[in-house]
Amino acid sequence: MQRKNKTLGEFIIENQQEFQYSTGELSKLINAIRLAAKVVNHEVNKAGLVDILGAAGETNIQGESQQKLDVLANEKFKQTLQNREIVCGIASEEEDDFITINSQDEQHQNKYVVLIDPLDGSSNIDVNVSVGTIFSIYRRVTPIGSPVSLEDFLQPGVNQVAAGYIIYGTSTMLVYTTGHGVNGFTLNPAIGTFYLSHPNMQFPETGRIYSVNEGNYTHFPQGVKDYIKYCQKEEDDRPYTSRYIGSLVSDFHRNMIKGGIYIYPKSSTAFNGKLRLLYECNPMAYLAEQAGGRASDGYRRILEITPTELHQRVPFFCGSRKMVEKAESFMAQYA
Ligand code: AHM
Ligand code: MG
Repeated sequence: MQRKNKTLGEFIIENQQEFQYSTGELSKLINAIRLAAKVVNHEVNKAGLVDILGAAGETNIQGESQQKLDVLANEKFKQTLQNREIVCGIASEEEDDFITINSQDEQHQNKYVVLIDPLDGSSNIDVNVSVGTIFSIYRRVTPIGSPVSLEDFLQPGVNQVAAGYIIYGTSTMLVYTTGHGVNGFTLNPAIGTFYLSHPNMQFPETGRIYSVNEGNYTHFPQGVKDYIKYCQKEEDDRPYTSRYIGSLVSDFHRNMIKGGIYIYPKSSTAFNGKLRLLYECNPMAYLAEQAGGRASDGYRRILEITPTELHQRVPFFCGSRKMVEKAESFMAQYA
């Protein structure tokens, strides 16, 4: 069991040998994300001051032009990741195409690609509700020495070497996995240090919370409608509690701690749902499985889906193992 009060920096050094390639590069990469997280956290915390400091598109009193926070978060993460000799390419929910990063000697020696949703749930910012950053890391599949290519990004989620999120909530937390369980670190904003606060996070096997945008109920597939009715039925430990923040990171984080299921299904208006396989579902699915939970599209394991495009969407069922299995059993009746 990990000692609770160690810093993220200490934790990264101590656990470096757990990583199969163990060259220290992945540790440097997590360190870069840690740094960008602090910068973005600082910006997110100032969001309520927008009327004083200037709104997006305006120039503030210091003469700096203001950016929308999701654009700014994208820039901060890109800058931080580019400045290391580790990442050969970045794909972001904010960008149409992937970005190639050349190593200083232009020899394409960098081994990792990072996929990122820099500020997920950003529609919540104006109303002071939690948002998050989601990241996913793979080793490139094309040979070192050649430029990064699309196939380096279109890998199934099982190939991830690390994934995580930052939640800008009542506290700011960084939660991540390198395939050896899930650990959560809370930022002490006074000194800018993340401390291990949630070692070895685990989804309860089952729970009593379901998180789905029920406003879309009429457009949902029959299997999802039936599962929602099951959640609401007075029987055994039901009805369950409905909790939906509309911010994937926050809904996931709560469900991992308390036990629950998150569903963003396909619907008659959004045929593949809304969430992106590469930037949202794969990293969350990897975290869920590492924490003893489960993630599927209602039928298939998310991590085994071979992506065909960068911004591919996929239905998402994720959370406590038994709850996801139950939802899948309802889906199977109409397969
Ligand atoms: P975004 O990437 O545009 O922020 O959208 C993703 C967000 C998730 O965080 C959240 O779970 C979902 O969209 C909410 O969507 P909806 O408002 O349709 O329920
Ligand atoms: Mg998003």
